[in-house]
Amino acid sequence: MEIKPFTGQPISVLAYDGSPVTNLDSLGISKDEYLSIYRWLVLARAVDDRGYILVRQGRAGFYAQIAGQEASQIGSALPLTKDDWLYGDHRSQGSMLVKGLRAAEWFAHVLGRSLDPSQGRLMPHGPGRNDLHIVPPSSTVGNQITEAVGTAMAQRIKKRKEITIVYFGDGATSEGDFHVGMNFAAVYGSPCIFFCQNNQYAISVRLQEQTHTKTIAEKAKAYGMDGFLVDGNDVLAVYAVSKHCADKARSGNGPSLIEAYTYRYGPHSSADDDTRYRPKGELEMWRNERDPVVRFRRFLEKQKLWNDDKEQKLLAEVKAELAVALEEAEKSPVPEPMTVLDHTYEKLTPHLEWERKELAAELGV
Ligand SMILES: Cc1ncc(C[n+]2csc(CCOP(=O)(O)OP(=O)(O)O)c2C)c(N)n1
Repeated sequence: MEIKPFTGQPISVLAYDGSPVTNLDSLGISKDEYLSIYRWLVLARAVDDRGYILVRQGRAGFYAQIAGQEASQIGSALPLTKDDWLYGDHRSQGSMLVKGLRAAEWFAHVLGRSLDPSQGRLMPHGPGRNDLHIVPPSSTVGNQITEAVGTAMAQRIKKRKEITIVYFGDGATSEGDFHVGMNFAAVYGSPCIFFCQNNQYAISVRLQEQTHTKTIAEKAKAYGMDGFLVDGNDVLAVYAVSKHCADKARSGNGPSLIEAYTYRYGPHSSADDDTRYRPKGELEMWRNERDPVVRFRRFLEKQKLWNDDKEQKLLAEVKAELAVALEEAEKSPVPEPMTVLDHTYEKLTPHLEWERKELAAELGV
């Protein structure tokens, strides 16, 4: 499969009914790997459903779902190695799971428990894991882009093989960080993948109100970088394009921008009412005709790799696995309030020392 930048139409491997539109052999994916990809898609959706329910039950305060965007997240994270760097945004939990974040840790993060690798200190949807090089996202839209480029530049200077991937939404392309990051990465040949999940909305702002370019991928031209437009609901296409860009970065051939054209099913977050800004029928069209999980299942069925029995077995397995993960998260205690300032800096600043004393006096410890 030839992967070309700046195509007019999104690059795809599967039609909406799951039939391949390109030669599968060139992807180099084994049958077992296809099954594993499907498991990731199902798991990511189930984790998200469970996480959102925690808010509806009043057990957690905030959730931003990835539903509809699973193929973008799974396909882009699969080519990464354990040592590659992942900078996510508030909607990257699917990619973080593939990178190695455990579902129990994710739930603990949502619930603010001490099993959360960031121990409840960060804004919801901002977990990180040091050993896996998952950097906690900042709440400020776009910040992670310049941070990621800095990491990628450092890896190049140190002559290391690790690459960096940074996730952001279409809305983040209007931030200065995007333009600064793209320019620096290109000029310094940094091993970085800019992965834009274009879900067509930044809260209620539609893409057409966000940019006057036809695609986001074409913005890469202005920085002298390759820009790839891919069908973000086609996990094999996202995988193939991401692998291409990862190999390119790893072999010293610089950064790329990927625009994954997709759609979010849920509201922006649990604090949003999306019925106020979506045109009638749009959500239903994406859900019924382009769903990334159903599309890949149809592919597996056509390849004679899947059937209803296997589907039921997998759903039951995932449900049981997540019940155990949630129990583990809920058993983990809430963090001690006095630890709130730990890890802010290597050594507390005088101002934070003072705040810590105030807190101790307040808590009577
Ligand atoms: C600098 C800044 N402006 C505004 C916000 C509020 N805000 C949080 S998420 C968001 C929309 C982001 O949209 P997009 O980048 O497309 O990502 P999506 O939520 O669609 O995944 C906004 C405006 C913020 N956190 N930071």
